[in-house]
Amino acid sequence: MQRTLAILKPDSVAAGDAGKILAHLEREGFTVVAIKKMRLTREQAEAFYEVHRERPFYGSLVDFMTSGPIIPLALEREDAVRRLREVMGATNPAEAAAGTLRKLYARSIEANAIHGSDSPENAREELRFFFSRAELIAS
Ligand code: 3AN
Repeated sequence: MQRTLAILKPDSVAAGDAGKILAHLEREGFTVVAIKKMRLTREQAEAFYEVHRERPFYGSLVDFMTSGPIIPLALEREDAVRRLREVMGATNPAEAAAGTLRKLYARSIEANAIHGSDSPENAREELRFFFSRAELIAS
């Protein structure tokens, strides 16, 4: 079993797609270990996306991620990191495969519905960013 972090982004939460995305993830075999709804401060969003600081879209991405509430999820299943990335689809919804979450729910390359950790190492770090040790104990 492996854990990964997903974030339902402000666009999908505002559109009322959170329940449908959660049901889709459960159908794909993911178990919800922890879940919360929150709004990121600018400082938190800047810290979370620190690796993208030099990219041209960084400021806009931070604006977007602080524009409304998000729903971080700690998800568990076999091969969770890789499988979540498959279920999400490509960053740009125009390039995402049919049936993927971004094809179904994303609005643009920036407002792309859902985040998923891109490696097991980043998953561990990102899970700790959003959830306390106690919150991650749930079976
Ligand atoms: P992914 O989320 O598929 O791992 P990353 O890590 O390259 O993609 O990008 C992180 C986030 O930055 C994306 N989820 C998206 O919201 C935003 N983003 C990526 N590329 C662009 C771009 N060219 N223009 C605007 N926003 C972008």
